[in-house]
Amino acid sequence: MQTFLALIVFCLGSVVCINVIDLSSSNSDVTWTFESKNGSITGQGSVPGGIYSDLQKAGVIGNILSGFNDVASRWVAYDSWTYTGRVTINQIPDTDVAHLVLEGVDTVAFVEVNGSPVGSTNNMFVRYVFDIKSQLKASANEIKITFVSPVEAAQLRSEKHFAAPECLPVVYNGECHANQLRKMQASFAWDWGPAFPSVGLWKPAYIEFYNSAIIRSMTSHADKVGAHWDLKIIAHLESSRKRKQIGGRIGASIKVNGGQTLTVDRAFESTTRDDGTSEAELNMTISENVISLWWPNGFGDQALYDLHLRFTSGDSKETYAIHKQIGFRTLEVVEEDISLLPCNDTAGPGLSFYFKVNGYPIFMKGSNWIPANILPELSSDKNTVDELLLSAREAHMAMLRVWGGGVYESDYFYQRCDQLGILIWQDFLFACSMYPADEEFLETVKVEIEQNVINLQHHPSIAIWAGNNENEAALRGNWYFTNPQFMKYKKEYVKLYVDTIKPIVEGLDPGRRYVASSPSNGKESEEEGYISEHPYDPHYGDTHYYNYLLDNWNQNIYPKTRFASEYGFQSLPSLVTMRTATNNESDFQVDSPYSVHRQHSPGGYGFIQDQMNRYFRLDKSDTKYFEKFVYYSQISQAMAMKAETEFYRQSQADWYTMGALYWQLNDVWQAPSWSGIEYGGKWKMLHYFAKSFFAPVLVSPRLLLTHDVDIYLLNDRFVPITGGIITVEFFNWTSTTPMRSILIAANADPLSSIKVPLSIALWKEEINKVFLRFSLVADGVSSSPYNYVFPTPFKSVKGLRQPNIQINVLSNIKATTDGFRYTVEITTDTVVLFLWLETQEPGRFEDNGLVVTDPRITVNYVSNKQMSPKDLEKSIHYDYYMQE
Ligand code: BMA
Repeated sequence: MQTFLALIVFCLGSVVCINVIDLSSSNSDVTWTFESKNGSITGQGSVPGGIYSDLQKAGVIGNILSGFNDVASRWVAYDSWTYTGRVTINQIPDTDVAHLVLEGVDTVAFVEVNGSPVGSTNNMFVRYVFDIKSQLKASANEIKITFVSPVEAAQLRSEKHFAAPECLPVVYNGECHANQLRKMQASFAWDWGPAFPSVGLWKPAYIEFYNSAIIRSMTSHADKVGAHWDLKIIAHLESSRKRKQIGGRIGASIKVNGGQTLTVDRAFESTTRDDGTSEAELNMTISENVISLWWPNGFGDQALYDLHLRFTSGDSKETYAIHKQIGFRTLEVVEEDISLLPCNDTAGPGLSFYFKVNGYPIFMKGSNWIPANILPELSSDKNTVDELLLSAREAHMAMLRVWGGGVYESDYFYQRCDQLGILIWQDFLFACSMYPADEEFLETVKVEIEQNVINLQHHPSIAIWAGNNENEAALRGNWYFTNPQFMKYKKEYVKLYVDTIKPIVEGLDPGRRYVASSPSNGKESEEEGYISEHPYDPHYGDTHYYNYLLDNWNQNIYPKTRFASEYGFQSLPSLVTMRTATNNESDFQVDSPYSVHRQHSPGGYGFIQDQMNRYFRLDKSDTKYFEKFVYYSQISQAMAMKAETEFYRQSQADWYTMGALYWQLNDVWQAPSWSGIEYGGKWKMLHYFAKSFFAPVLVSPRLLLTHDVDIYLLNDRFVPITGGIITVEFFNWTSTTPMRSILIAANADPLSSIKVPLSIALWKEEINKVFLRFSLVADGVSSSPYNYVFPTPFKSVKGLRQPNIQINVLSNIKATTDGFRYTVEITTDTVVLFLWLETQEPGRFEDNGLVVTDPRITVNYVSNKQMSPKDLEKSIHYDYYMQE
């Protein structure tokens, strides 16, 4: 009876379906085992899965993110591993095609079915389809995948096709030559992550049986023409390699507003390519009246429409159907002569670089996304993805950059981005390296780009494609000592990103901008032959900016840019998160072997320390030195990112800066990094700050070196700010009652940043005695966070005193969709700096790291646990900044 259990009939809608045998380990009819090369280690394998997670489950290695386990378990990556799947099929379906489909093979592997080789793999981003018709038996079947050690495979390839760098910096504790493999580049270590050179089937695997052809995927192109949308749908069909012709009927239906379903259906016939693929196109004209636009987060709703696509084969009469959700929006990357922009006399020469969505220029606020887990098989975990994307949305982010050292994220990830209005800047997966351009490499890259563009293209969230992370800048800047061979590397660069990748992307997705690198000068880089003289030229394209030598809280250090796609500063994760990696008390020191081991950024703790020393005094003999170091590092980072982000938002006014994506949203382990969210999901102070510095309406001051304060009004809405009054209040450090205030009338156009034509002058004598608070009242502006200028470092302010803080949890608990919302009331008799609330109860404070300048404030706490207000109150403890 195994047959019926193992065979799943894969159905979509009420149509005839194809037969599929799911090979995942959750299917009780399939068993997977793994084995080391010499057979000494065996265990139960997982599909989707990977060797590190399987060895953990088998108890062979400990928690990989604990202590020094990254290096302690490195032997795993030096071995070769075989995964064997066993499945009994009593009766093989009588179809022309029997394909073994491996959605993700990590990475270099040989595939055998019942002892016969059926193929090999070398790219974890490619879906492999093997014809196994002649190997399958109507009885027990064995699928064997032998993975070569990725470290060895990379080394071997590099001996033939070396591409710089020689290796990663030693402090990464990593492995060399990741650039030789089409594998997640960060799995050989990064400056924020450990090396886990994984192997395994990290995505689903199955066998499919059919006679004619299936729709493997679809692309869709919605163009706005007058008062309607031209929707072009392309079905990407796949059949056996033997089939020369595919024919039948192809049809699509889409449900639009008002419950109406629009359909199109036609006969078609086409010749296949050598690999058995072909396309069928359908066109629909849809009135704009039945469509709502898709908008990025903060600018409108995210209307999505169900699109069903169906193919019925002319000969076998089999029907295959797929379903996707699409959105209707226009999006262009505008790179035009900046001098042509109205009223512009401050933005210098050059080109703009901004995203115009549905006809509106939108300043992109957001961050950079790294994989949600260092093990690729776990990176698509829905809860983790949800938590991170919802956090991004809550902080008013409208764009995330899926960075080139990670993976093409899961379908779920992009679906959620569509639903949440998070636009995606999608890098192709090449980062911080030169890359080989030999034939084998380019051939597999072609397949990878084609498959992934086809897979992702229909998502309204995808905004732009970028060929790589920082490789243009690296070559021009001689980061990897490539100057002696500059021309060779340039030729290979152009071969890969321009001659190979660009035409595939533009052919499949003509509507979207492809830039060869991030950062780049966009069109200007193209004119300069793709390796421009100054890839960081502020007059063009996007820039990445890091400078750990200067004071990162000082807005005057930051260079103008058209679009800041990366900038960041490190901090340490909280002790709560660190304790999930070690319980050894002696590890909790900045210079402990453990802390040194986890800091991969050369110069890392030194830079953190330098920045905190500029503002705080922290004595090494302090009994709470480490705890304070962690807390101050988070303040330092949050304040640095606030300063830099607001600088970019302000610069919309004079430089046409149109984006601020800080580095980095999330983390893969409990270690110092640039992230705003710790591994495990806990928000650092930075993420709380992002909620304010990305607020749609914000009064944003800039303290100049002269001690004058310029004031900007930021308005990320489609309506102007009218009747606006900015209040500037002067506080001394001893009281929550302002000493005096100034009222300034200020209005702002929609989607703008304006500089208020009045600066505040601070006297030299008062700068250590006062600070300024900014707020806004304007017609129709329901909320705008307070903002502050602290004119002198906290260590030297005069009058800051110990506050009397009372915490009360009020009795008005509200049940919400995400659990229970508690109101935490905080009262104080004086100014409190960076009040950090903690509780061991599950949940999250909606605000934290608070600068308290009112005698009473309230903060919500959201938890899925119902508890008495008193219990929550008792569990809350806090920290704040006090001078030593
Ligand atoms: C940028 C990124 C990453 C890196 C980060 C912090 O260069 O592209 O490669 O992790 O800086 O150093």
